[in-house]
Amino acid sequence: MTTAFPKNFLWGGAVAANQVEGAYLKDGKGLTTSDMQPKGLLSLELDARTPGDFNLKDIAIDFYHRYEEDIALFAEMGFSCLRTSIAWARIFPQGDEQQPNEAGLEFYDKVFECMHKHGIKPMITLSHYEMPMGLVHQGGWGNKETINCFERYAKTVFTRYKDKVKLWLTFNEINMALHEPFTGVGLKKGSSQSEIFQAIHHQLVASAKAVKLCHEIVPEGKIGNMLLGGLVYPLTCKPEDVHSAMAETRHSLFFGDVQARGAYPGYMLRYFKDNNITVNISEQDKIDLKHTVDYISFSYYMSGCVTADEEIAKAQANILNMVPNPHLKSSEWGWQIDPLGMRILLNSLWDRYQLPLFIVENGLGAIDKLDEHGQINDTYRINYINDHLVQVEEAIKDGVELWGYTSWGPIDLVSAGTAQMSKRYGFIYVDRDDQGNGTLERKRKQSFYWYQDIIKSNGSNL
Ligand code: BGP
Repeated sequence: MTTAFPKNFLWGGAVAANQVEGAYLKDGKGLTTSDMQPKGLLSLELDARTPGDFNLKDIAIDFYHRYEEDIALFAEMGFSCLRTSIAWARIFPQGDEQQPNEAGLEFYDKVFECMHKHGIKPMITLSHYEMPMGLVHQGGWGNKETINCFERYAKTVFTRYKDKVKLWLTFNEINMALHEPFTGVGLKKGSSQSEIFQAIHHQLVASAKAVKLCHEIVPEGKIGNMLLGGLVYPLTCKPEDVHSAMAETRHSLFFGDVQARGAYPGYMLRYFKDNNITVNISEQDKIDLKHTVDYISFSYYMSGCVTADEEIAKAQANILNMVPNPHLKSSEWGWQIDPLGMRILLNSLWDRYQLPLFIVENGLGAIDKLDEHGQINDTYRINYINDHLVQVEEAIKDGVELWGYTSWGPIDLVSAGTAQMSKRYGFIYVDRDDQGNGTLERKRKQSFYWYQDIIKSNGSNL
């Protein structure tokens, strides 16, 4: 049995505080953007939640009270790494306080200790699709003062957890802010391009400042960025389509370029100029941006095509500006399944940055049905992940330096996009439906045993 996966390769899963924890007002936590999105992150409105609205995330899968059981199950699968996030509003409920909320800090102390007990390394995202509403009401990331609040938060958690957490990430899918400004940077629907890019700029500065702080406070730690790795192909070989695909890739990767290279790339400055976008970038900001990340992490679920033909784009493009690829099949949610794309993306990110990579999200959202014995035979999920991991191994053979793989949602959780339970990713089933009915009982799916075997064999049983 041979494997190209390195001996110390980190295997595991990834979740996010707002999609698993629940306890949305417990122990002093403040409200966040996620709490205000009962229909998921596509409900791009400020204060989209009106009193009485049901939000599945209020309880989610109750990880807040069941983390011990869940982490024990992850350990049983053999995880060496678990990615989750800290809910900023548990630590600073409104976002702008001078002193942190001790009860919030204690909760994560217990979670990280539990991971250590099981030999699981925590990988922690500072901000995964949620910010305190207290800050949103002051302009979200559009307000430069938010950078100071984030710095205080980052300093607090680095100092508190420096002995327990060595792997950090700044903002989840930072490049989604272009498509979903409310979720990403706390801006109202209808904000101008200048407002959106100014807010993104503030977030990029905050990300760089967090990198600097992490290097000072956790010197043996590593901090990375996190990009949505939506891979795009030109719809045809027409040079115009190829150019559009390049432009779309740059639009999405300029975030990574700033975070990994420490300055805005020329093509972005031109884009601002050509589109009358004004972004205030101070001399001090330019200095701060020079604190670059140690590694690049990304999510990968699908690929898509880009066309220069405005008619086709108008009729068919999804939220990521991608039109369907006629050569690929789709998931039940229209996400186009492309395992080879994983190899292409890994290689292109490696070529571009020459920094270690980490796949921090990948997986299949599907509707799972219990059979007559109450079991879930999710061969479709096994096939999806197996096919992707085969390509991951190919990329490692190509010479890509890859630190690890954490599949998305190793336990069923609330979908970010739809805020429903029925789009499931887990190796572990959770008994809860979209209306909130169910016992919350956990149950191992067929994929649980499959993933356990893959981890145990360090990928040689793929
Ligand atoms: C990514 C997010 C995750 C997660 C995943 C699946 O964009 O970082 O939070 O939810 O996508 O998306 P969904 O839950 O919409 O299926």
